[in-house]
Amino acid sequence: MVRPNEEVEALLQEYADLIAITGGEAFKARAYEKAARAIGGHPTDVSHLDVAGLKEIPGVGTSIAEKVVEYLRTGKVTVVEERRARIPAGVRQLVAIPTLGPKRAMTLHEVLHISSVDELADAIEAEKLRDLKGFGEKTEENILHGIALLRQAGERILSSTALESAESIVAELSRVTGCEKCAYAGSLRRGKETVGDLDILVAAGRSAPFMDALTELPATAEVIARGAKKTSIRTDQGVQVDLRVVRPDAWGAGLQYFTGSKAHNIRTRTIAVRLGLKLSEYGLFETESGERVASRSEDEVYARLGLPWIPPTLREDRGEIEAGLRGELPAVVTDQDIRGDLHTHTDLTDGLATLEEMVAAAAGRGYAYYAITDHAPDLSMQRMTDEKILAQRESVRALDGRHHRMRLLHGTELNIGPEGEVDWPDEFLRGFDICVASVHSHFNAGREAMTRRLVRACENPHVNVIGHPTTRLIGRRPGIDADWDEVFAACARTGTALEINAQPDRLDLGDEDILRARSHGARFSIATDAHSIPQLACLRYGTGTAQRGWCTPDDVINTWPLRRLRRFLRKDGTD
Ligand code: DGT
Ligand code: CA
Ligand code: CA
Ligand code: ZN
Repeated sequence: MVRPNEEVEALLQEYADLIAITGGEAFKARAYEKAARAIGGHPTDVSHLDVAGLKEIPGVGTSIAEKVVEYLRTGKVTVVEERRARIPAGVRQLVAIPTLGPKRAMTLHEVLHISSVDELADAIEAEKLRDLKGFGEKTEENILHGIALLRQAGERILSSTALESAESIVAELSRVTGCEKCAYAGSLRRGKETVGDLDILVAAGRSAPFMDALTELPATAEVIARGAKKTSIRTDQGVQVDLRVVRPDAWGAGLQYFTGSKAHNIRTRTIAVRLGLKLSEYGLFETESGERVASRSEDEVYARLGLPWIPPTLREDRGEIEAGLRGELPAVVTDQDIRGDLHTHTDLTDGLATLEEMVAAAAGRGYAYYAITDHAPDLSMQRMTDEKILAQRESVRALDGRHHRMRLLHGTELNIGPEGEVDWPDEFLRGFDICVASVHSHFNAGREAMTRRLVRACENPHVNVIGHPTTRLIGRRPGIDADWDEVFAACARTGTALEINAQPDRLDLGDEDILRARSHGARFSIATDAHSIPQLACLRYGTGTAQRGWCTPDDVINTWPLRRLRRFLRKDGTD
């Protein structure tokens, strides 16, 4: 993704929040929010644009464009600084609490003089919010839950954010003279959805030049510890980075050790001991003689332990050691196996790019097929109508096969209603090539009702994929409550796939649910839910998550040739 665009997006979003907190006009806050999203999703670097160029981005007018230019030139925007100065930092922190919102944050500050998350937690404890207008017991509960989520997420960052930092640090260190190899390890290499810190490994004869280089990076805000073997810094984004330098002949052992997980490493070390060996970050040694028997590559280390090379995404001690010893490791799905994206939007609803632009970008990714799945009418703010979706179908048919022979599927993202019903009658649904169906409302229906809803959606002969099944937003919103074993079984029985939504703040289903769903025999669709061209590239987070759920290409419907996929989509049991 384009870095300056994301910075501008964050700035405009902050300004929108500040306007809302200070009780500014709601339409103005919304305008900034909309522009923030548009710039975040703009496919090319906005830092090369002038006011006129910026104004061509939908939702960006003269005044917003001028602020963006001011930011790109000077690193700040006067009016944003002014608003920041008027609002205590603690109140801005309050806005970050899921479910609270700027209006209520300001009320809390004005009426109860609350200006930090801790003070808010204390006030709830003391039942001070009960009698406040617009608050109540239920609100208190929601806020407490939001605080818990925020605290949990506080120490960990999304892997997408971490990956950007890691890739740029790896690129910088690779340029230092004497660098033989450089890579990131730790939870990021294992593809976890959030990471605590970054672990970077370098193979080189001398370590000092790399330790220097890390502490001198422009993004380095603080040096936590500096040593010959390990240096730790914090970036200006608040991310801790641990750098270790190993000798080139110990690269494999170092990479294996620092990739972890701890639980996986305990297992590999135990196997080593049983073989009369000792495993450390320096290599695999014979205990008696101290002679080194393997260390150059991970392959070599695993082989000496009687194991095949194990993909990092599987290294969690969730059965990969046993499977490896038996020679039954799954051949997990990779980005290269994916033949098409099955959940994407255009500007007909809330996407940012036109149908033609999205299709051209998808073809550029080398897909064999591609589905357009704009929102259906029950999500009323999207204003979908029968006429609009049928007109889109015409355009889709006209574009079909025109870009590198890529085939197009015309679909929709339906809304699963309170009783499991969806937007259109059977007759109308029959006209779509693929239907994704998602929960977008009534998140607190209760376990039984929610289970019934999802199972009914699966039983609909036209629903092919359950979109972002749990609806969780990582660090912001918990997933819905349902008897997932029953839902997964229904998916398997009815030939309905479960989505692995690849948006980095969703990753929904997550790894553990995927493992459970797989045990029921359910299939999956790894899809980006892209609302813009850059988001098509989020696919990698979906495949990483699928790997962590032990998915092979056979489990994932969008790795299949179109003919097999179409059979699955017919839902008549002839798969
Ligand atoms: P994180 O940062 O919390 O997302 O998780 P990791 O897995 O990246 O953990 P981290 O950064 O503490 O350590 C990176 C890897 O280094 C870890 O996965 C395994 C290895 N490691 C670190 N400390 C130990 C240890 O005390 N024992 C063993 N066996 N391995 C360790
Ligand atoms: Ca780490
Ligand atoms: Ca670490
Ligand atoms: Zn969607």
